[in-house]
Amino acid sequence: MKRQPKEFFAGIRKIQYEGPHSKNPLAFKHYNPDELVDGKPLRDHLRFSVTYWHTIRGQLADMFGAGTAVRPWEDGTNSLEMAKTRVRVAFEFMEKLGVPFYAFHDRDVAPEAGGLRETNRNLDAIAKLLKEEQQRTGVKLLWGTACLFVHPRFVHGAATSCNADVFAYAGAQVKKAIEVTHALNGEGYVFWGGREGYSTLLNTDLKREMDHLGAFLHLAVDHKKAIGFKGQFYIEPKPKEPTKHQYDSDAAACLNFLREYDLLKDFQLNLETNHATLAGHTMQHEMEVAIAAGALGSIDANTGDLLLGWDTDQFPTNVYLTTEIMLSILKMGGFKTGGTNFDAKVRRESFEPVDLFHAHIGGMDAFARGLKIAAAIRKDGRLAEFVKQRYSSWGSGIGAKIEAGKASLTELETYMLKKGDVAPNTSGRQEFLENLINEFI
Ligand code: XLS
Ligand code: NI
Ligand code: NI
Repeated sequence: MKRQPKEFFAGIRKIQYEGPHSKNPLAFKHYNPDELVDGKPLRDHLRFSVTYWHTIRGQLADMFGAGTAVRPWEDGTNSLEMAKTRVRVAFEFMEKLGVPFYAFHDRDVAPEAGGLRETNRNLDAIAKLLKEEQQRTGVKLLWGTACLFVHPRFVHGAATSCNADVFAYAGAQVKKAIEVTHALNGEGYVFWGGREGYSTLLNTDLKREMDHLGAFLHLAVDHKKAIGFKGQFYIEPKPKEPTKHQYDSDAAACLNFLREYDLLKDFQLNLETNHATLAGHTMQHEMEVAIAAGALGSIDANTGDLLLGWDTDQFPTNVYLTTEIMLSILKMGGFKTGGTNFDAKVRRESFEPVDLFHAHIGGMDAFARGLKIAAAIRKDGRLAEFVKQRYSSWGSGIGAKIEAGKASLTELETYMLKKGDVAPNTSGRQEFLENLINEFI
């Protein structure tokens, strides 16, 4: 067996906070984990998480070209030995970066082998190592999930496949993935639709597929209860890619689906910026929709490229974006089981190991700034006061009566006949408010 080096990111020390004037690319300028905002350390506000699939497994291929990633520890195989080495790589990376959490798909961490029994055995072997490394470093599992989209058996979907055996396989796989997540004290478990959608309606019984997806999630909830897993279940909306249409297309569609199948009490949403924009929404829109339903759980932090129409999963560096996100997070009272999971990958052109550090440091600094700016905007109070004033007509009189559900159309008619017409409206002051936000950025 090849002798493994003790250190995989040699020459890179633990990333330190050096403050906004530092010129060191391998230091935080804004993310000081111990700094308090509203009495709570940044570490606990932001709950950063590294994704195993991009950061440890991403080969930086695209649809036109092979992977470019230079990862000196890789031996070119997908063996169990290689998977064990990657666990050490992952935890060295996370320790040096100083993140409290990570997230993985079952097949990111352990290779598929032969039948389900052998594959499960591989997963158990790796889970044992993950547990040891979690204990050694204190890094925790934000959420686990099952990869139900890479293998050709899932070509027509998993829970929504036309083939009942595929549904059965997916159920068995999810059972195991939930158990492993439970064993690793995961704080949550994510269901992302993967291939749960269609490419053409000509061959698709949409109603039947949705019913199957509802049934599948109920089975997962039942199993969760049976084994006593207390972590939070999340659905991650995404409108398309790889399929033309995915059943979990956006926050509103997911909420409707959960309500229709009586699952709303068992799920929250894990929202991803690039998925929001693919759905034709902003991340802020998706977050507000979820918050309104009391169902915002966690976020996949990344960003798209507005000139490219796919899920580019870039690291978030735009402070306007992170400010908007953190305004919503603070408004809902902060994360509980969720966190800021970097479902993001370095560009194909950024192929050296050190680029992984630059990317995460940039994302963490951008979110730290967004948090501090959002907290300052809230403390200032003018924005909230403006919104409050804008709706002041609902606080008394006819407005209060309507909100209390105590008005009839006849009453509204009597009221308006007496008044004659509506008093002139006030300005929405969008530009004024945009300038106000800029005061803080
Ligand atoms: C893909 C999704 C995926 C989920 C986990 O676009 O973002 O990575 O986060 O399955
Ligand atoms: Ni994601
Ligand atoms: Ni994505």
